[in-house]
Amino acid sequence: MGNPDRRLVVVANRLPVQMDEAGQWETSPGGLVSALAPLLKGRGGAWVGWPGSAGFDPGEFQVDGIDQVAVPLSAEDEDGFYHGFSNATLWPLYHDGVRPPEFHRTWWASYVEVNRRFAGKAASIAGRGDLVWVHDYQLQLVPAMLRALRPDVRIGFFLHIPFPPVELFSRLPWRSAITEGLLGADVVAFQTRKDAQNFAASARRFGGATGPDWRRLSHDGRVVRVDRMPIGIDVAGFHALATSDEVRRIAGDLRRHTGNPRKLVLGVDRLDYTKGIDVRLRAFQTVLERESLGPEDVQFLQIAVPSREAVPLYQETREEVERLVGQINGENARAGRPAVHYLYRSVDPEDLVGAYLAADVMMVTPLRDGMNLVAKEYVVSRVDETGVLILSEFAGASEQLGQALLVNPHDVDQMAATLVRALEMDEAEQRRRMRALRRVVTSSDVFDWAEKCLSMLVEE
Ligand code: ADQ
Repeated sequence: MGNPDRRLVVVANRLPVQMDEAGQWETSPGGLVSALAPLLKGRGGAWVGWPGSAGFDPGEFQVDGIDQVAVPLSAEDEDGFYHGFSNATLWPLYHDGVRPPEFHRTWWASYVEVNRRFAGKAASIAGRGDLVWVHDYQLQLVPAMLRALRPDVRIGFFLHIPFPPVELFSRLPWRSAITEGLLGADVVAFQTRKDAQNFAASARRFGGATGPDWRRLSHDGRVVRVDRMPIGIDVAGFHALATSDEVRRIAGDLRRHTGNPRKLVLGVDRLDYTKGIDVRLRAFQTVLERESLGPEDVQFLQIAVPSREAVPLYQETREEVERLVGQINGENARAGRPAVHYLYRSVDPEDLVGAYLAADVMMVTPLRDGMNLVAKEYVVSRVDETGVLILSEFAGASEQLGQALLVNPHDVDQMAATLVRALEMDEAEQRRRMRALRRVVTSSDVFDWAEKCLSMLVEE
């Protein structure tokens, strides 16, 4: 076992804090931040990340007992490293190429330069033998860069999004540099077994890794452990919300305000082309037409949080979603009773869980997703064990949630037929499936996940 006194340094694209209206720092909401905070406080350590606006450098400061170490980005860095290479090259490529990834050498140069800055900052603040945990696709070069600077620290890496199959990854002009970057870690962890195996295949083909076992690759005279570590949610937090009087009232109000339709179907996502919002709306449209259903029978609530609005593809995705909402309502709404309710905004946790409680059917239909926490949040919120989860087989969560109704989001007819099945499912089957789903999701929460990842890193 390693030394328990080792501090933890988290390295992620964003710092876990934001500035409130009064100009004071506050901790950002979110599962990852709340899972890592107790570990950082317990061991001591720091979080290295971008403060979130170009040209801003607050330096080093403390929020809620956690040391924050800013990595500043210029407007050019934000364009090349963040909007460019991270979100217009890697994001679509790693999500099965559902949109064509763009390859630009200037973006790559910016990615290398910014990764070097993150690695340099982590190297300068880590103590001897500390644990450094690097997160996600924006920082895949950091492990090897950090190892070159600080061979004494233990380095872990977790990828929140999918790792693509080798046939797809091989398109990337910088495939060797990326795999070598990741192989600089002692432990490289993924959401699913398939992602881990995909990485191992690419690491062997392009990164010079060897060894018959994908869980233990040899590279540069070291062993690199590769594993699956599916992320969970704050189970107790969602349970507490779902059983609170306020949230129950919000759920009741939501049903009343929609005129108490027989069934309410829900979608909750960041507005992203990978999430399949448009295909699920088409499936709903098909069901309304085929079954001659009106808004008194079934209504759809889509909550979409704005995301990456500066990127043209995201603007197009938003336009397509809003065009479909308009079309479906034009054809199916009655005065004062829409068929689709559409909110383009972030909602409070109470309203979010209120919507989970109000919804008879939850549609989570990404074309590709690393895990998808919304699916898990719905399941944990359904404390009365009713409700139906329709889940894309291309979400990482489907590896664990086999008792959902699994769908292929490229097949609108199949999704429509599955939605009909969900709308008609009797309560006994709902309960049987939901109980099984709840067993899986509650068996390991995001705190267990963080502990497990860390103990893998501590083991020599
Ligand atoms: P995301 O792509 O952001 O995360 P997801 O896992 O669904 O996707 O998490 C989204 C979070 O935002 C959820 O906690 C959800 O409740 C919240 N959210 C969504 N819409 C909202 C709204 N309108 N208002 C308020 N909150 C909203 C990436 C990967 C995922 C992976 C996670 C964690 O793409 O596959 O599961 O990281 O590893």
